[in-house]
Parts: sequence; C-alpha cells; structure tokens
Amino acid sequence: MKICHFSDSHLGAGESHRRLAPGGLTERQEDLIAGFIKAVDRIIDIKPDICIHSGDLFHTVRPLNSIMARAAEQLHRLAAQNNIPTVIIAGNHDAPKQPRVGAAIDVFRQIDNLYIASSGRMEVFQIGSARILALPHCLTGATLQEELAVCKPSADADYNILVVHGAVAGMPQFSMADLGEQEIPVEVLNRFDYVALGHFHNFCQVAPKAWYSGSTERLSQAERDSDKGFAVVDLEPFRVRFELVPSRAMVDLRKIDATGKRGDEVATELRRVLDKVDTSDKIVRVRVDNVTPEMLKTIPADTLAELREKAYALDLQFEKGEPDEATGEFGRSAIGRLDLSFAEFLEAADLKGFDRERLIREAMKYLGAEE
Ligand SMILES: [Mn+2]
Repeated sequence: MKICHFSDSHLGAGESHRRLAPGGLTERQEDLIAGFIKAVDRIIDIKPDICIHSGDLFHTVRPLNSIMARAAEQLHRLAAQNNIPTVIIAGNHDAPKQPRVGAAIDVFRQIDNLYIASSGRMEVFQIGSARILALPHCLTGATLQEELAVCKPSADADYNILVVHGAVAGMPQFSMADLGEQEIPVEVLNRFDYVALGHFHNFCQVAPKAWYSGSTERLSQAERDSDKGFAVVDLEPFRVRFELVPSRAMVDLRKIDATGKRGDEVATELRRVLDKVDTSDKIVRVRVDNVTPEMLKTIPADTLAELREKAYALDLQFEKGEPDEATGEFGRSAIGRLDLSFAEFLEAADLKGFDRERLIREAMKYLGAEE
C-alpha cells in the first residue's frame, strides 16, 4: 500500500504581499496555491492508494471564497476525477474556535472519495485494508486528551494509520509557537503503522513510523534551507521518501550593524548587501541591529522603496538591540499569528452591541499587526 502525505498548504497566506496578481489575490497568495497544485499534480502522477493532507489546508478559519474555490478544484481533481481516496483534517489554523462557525473544509464533503475530519473529534475511515484514525484540531485540551486515550489501532485492520496535527510533546523544535497548538505524546506515535503528522513545516521523521511531511511552500525564514514537497510512504516493505516540489527561494542576508551610523549610511550599506543577490524572484530578509530613532528618521525613504521594488519580497527588520538568536524563527512569526488568532476569535465571538470591525481594527493596532 502506497500513501502520499502532504500538509500545511496554508492557502490564503501572503495577504500582505505588496503586488497583486491578475485575479486580485497577491502574487504570494498565488505562489502558495501554485505549490499546492504542483503537489497535487505529482500525487496524481504517483497515483497512491491513499492520499492524506494532515491539516492547515487554509491559513485562516474563514478563507476567501475565491481561495476555497481554487482548493475545491484541486481536491475534486485528486479524489473524484483521479479516484485517489483522500483524507483531510482541520489544523489549528483552519479549525473553527467555536462549533457553530464550522470548518471551511466542510464545504468539500460532497466531493466523492474525499474523507473529511473537522468536527473537533476523531473520525475513523476504512479505506481498503487501512483503518485511518483522523484526529483534527480539537476545540479544547480536554477533548484532545479524551481522543488520545481512545486513539488505538484495531487488530482487525491490515494497516492502522493515524493522521494528526500538532507539536510532538517534549520536542520543542516542532513547536510553531502558535496560540492553541496541540501537543501529541510520543507514545501515541508508536502504536501505528504510519503516523501522518501536520503542523511543523519541514519534512522530518519524529518516531520510527511517524513523519512530518512539511508544508508545500515556505512560510517563514525558518524554512529557507528546507526543500518543500511531500512524503511518499510504502507500508510493505516500510519505506518513506521525500518527493520534492519546486518552491519560492528565501534568503537571509548578512546583518547590518547600525551603531553610530546615519540613515543614509545604513541605506547605502543595505543597497550594497542587496546588490550582491538577484532578489527579483526571492523572499529576502535583512536585519539591521542597534537601530536608533534618529537613524530611522534620516533613512532615505526613496532608497528603501527602490530596494523593495527590486525584490520579490523584502523583509527589512529594524531592531533596537541585537535580539537573541535562540528565540527561534518559528517563534518570531508567532507575533504575526497572535493578531491573526485574535482576529479569528473576534470574528467568531458573540459581540452583540459592539462594532466588530472597529474592535478588530483596534486590536490589530495594539497587537502590532500594523507595523
Ligand atoms: Mn498548524
């Protein structure tokens, strides 16, 4: 039995990218969709017995209708048109925070051959000789514990496969520092013939038969050195290999020390650093340390605009001191996600008598989403 396991497509991410693509989404949003489509193309070529998507198909609980339509097209192609039974679970990004909101992936339930777990409870699917335990992101930690307690293989099935989204407990390197991220105990992983993990964005093995497939596109600088793609799993004999899918290059350039420098001097140095690389097709990060308010006031805005214009995406990080490198780069992006999670919470919350839009606007201000 052959399984293709992919994950964390985060369709809809890249909203703040400055250039629009034809159709109105940003170029970066199109990138993420393209990565997902390339993975689907390869899976259709491989034609596995089962395909698994282990969560965070969408970046948010309420993706744009246009993005849902693009996803529907691909899932229909994969499961219905090409007859590949496909299991998909909700991850922490696309699972609703309240039951009445429902999961976006629920709208795909009518697609033939697609098995969806989004109820916040474990769902069991029998596909051929495999019994699939699909555990989506749970509403509460208590529910997760209840489900993990009954998360056991069945002797009646030839193969028992677990699909779950979260960080493996006791392995902080797999944490995305997300709000509401779930922890999966290692013991659970060792009960199954294969565990398809989602959440951590780089392909890697975490237990003898448990893998993160990684995401289908790069979402943070912590992923710049990792290839993107998916896992191809053979159960008999057991073998897991990585299938590469082309993705957007990310580079992290040399840090610039602004100590004692004026704004125009920092701008000249930025230009020198950026001129060494063809940035036109890359997501580029440069960090400027020891920044003072005076330096920021005198930095020529037209130079910054020009450098931004040249790059596919330029992330300039101005830091007051020299931040601790050990804070972890997945953790860094968690600041961006705190506002996202809070906005989702506000979207779903019962706010009778309040101006929801205004609350969201104010919250974004305080959470630093509008830098
Ligand atoms: Mn996740």
